[in-house]
Amino acid sequence: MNHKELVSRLMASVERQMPAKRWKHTLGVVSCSKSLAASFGADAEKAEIAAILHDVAKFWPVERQREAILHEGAEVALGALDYDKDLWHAHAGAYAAKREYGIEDTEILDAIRYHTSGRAGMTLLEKVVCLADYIEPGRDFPGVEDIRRLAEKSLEKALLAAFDGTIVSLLRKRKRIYPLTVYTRNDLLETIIAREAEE
Ligand code: DGI
Ligand code: FE
Ligand code: FE
Repeated sequence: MNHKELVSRLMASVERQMPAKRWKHTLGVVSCSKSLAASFGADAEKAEIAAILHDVAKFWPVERQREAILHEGAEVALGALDYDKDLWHAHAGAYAAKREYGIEDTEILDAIRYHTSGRAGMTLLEKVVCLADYIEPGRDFPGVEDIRRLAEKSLEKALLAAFDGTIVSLLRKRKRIYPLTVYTRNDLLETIIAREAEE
């Protein structure tokens, strides 16, 4: 199957698994991922596949999400089951990509798996999809314009602003923070500081 055929097959299947609004968000993440991939030199075809699938499990019943995670081995999901259910769809989505759509490319699977929390040492593709999820055209949260502006120059600076915002909003809502989210934020900050020291 060539890339175009895979894209239309995945799109048809993913659209059926979510409400119209979430599908519109997904299409926004697809176009934004392709354009970030072009700007920053990531693989545009891999970015497109990961973006189409990134929220595929978002509207699965939570029990189905949990089963997918357990099936992979809970350690693969890095303790996500002990945290907020909002985090599960990223791990369940990577499971679906592999088991239900036969995607074997680890880079694509990881871009899906880490699209919500990120992780320390994110790959270029992971950064592209994660950032696109924050700034796709349909997103409208306080600070999104600043992140869009930063994204014109630096994936890391844009993502740091995005994760800072997520962490602040979780603190305000008195929610627990998934440790990977904190590792991601610290790692982005270190990368930026190290780069500034070189300049
Ligand atoms: O699936 P989307 O809505 O497109 O975006 P997403 O995959 O980034 O998910 C965002 C949700 O995940 C949002 O409700 C906040 C939540 N979230 C992200 N990081 C953490 C988190 N929730 C907790 N409890 N802890 C986190 O570290
Ligand atoms: Fe998501
Ligand atoms: Fe999303």
